[in-house]
Amino acid sequence: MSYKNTKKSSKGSPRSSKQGGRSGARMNAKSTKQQKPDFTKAAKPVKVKKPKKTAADSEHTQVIQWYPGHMTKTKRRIEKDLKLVDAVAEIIDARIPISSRNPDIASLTTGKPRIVLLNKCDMADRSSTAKWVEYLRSENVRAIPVDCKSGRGVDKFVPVLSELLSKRIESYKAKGMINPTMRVMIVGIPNVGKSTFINRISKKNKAVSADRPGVTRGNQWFTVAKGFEMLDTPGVLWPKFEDQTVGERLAFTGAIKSDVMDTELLAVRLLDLLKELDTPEFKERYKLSDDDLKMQSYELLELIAKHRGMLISGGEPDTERAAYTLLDEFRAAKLGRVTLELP
Ligand SMILES: Nc1nc2c(ncn2[C@@H]2O[C@H](COP(=O)(O)OP(=O)(O)OP(=O)(O)O)[C@@H](O)[C@H]2O)c(=O)[nH]1
Ligand SMILES: [Mg+2]
Repeated sequence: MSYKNTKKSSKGSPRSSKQGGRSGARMNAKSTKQQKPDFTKAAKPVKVKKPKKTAADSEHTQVIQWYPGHMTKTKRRIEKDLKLVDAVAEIIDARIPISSRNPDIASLTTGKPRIVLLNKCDMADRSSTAKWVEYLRSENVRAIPVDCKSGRGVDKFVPVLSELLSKRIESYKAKGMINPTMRVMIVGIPNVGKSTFINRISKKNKAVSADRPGVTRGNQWFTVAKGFEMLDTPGVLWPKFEDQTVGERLAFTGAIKSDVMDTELLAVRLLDLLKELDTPEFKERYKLSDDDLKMQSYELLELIAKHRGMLISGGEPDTERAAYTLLDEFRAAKLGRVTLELP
C-alpha cells in the first residue's frame, strides 16, 4: 500500500495545551476506552447475500492489508485532540453505513455530543437512506443525510449541532464567556468526504479534497460558521475485521485503494452484488439481459469485456480492464443509486 506519512503536525489548532484543559477535564478517558460501539453492534447483518464462490476464488486468496502504520498514529492523535473539542461529527458512506462506520470511533468519542452524517446520499438508494436515518434515530444517534457534492442537507448541520450543544453553550455563558466558540472534530474513514463537507459548510474551498483515500494528512482547523470551528482529520480505518466483506465494500466505494487486492476478484465480488440489485442502469450500461445475470460472475465479467470491446490479442476478453472499468463506473454511480447494506 502506498500511503506515506508525510505530515505529522497539527496545523493552526486554536487551542494550546493550556486551553485544551477546558474540555479535557470533562472527558472521562477510562469510560471512553471501555465503551463498546453502539449501533454497529446492534445492526442486523446485511441483507445483501454474501458473495458466492466463483471459479476465480479457487485461484486467489484475497488478503486485504489496508492498515498502514500512520493510521495508528492518527488514532492516537484523535484520542488526544478529543480533549480540544466540544462535539464530534462522524461522516459515514450512505451506501455502506455498516462497513464505513469505524467501530473504534463510537468508543473513542464516548461522552462527546455526536452527530452522524450519512454522506454521498446522491449515490445511495433514497428509501434505504431514509431507513438508515430512522434506524439511527431509534438508536438515539442524531443522523443527517447529506450530499456534499451538491450541498443538499448540509444546512441542517449547524441547527442540529446548536441544539445538541445548547446546554454546553449556556454553561459557558453562565461562566462569563461571551459568544463561546464550539469546536467540532470531523472524523471518518478515508475518502468519505470529510474535507468536502468542511468546504461546503464554510462555503470556501480551503480543505484539500480529491477522489482517492489518504488526501488529508494532518489535522487542520477551519472556521465554518459563526461560533463554530471544525477540525479536519485524516481518514481512519481499523486494524482488524472479522468479516472480509467489510474490506471488499470499502474497496468497492473507494475508501481503500483497490491496488491492495486482486482487481478482478474484487470486480467478481461486486458483480455478485450487482446481479442481485439488478438495477436498470447496470443492465443498460453493459447491454445485459436478464438471462445474462444468471451467469457466474466471472463469466459475466468476460461478457462485459466483450460488450465493451475490451479484448486482448487473440480476441480473448480483457477481464482486467473490464474489472477496472466496472469498479470506476460503480464508484461514479453510473450503475445506479445503490445501498449495499440495510439496517
Ligand atoms: N458523489 C458525491 N461525491 C462526494 C460527496 N462528498 C464528497 N465526495 C467526493 O468524494 C471524494 C473524497 O472527498 P474528500 O473530501 O477528499 O474525502 P476525505 O474524507 O476528506 O478523504 P481523506 O482526506 O482522504 O480521508 C471527492 O472526490 C469528493 O468530491 C458526495 O456527497 N457525493
Ligand atoms: Mg480529507
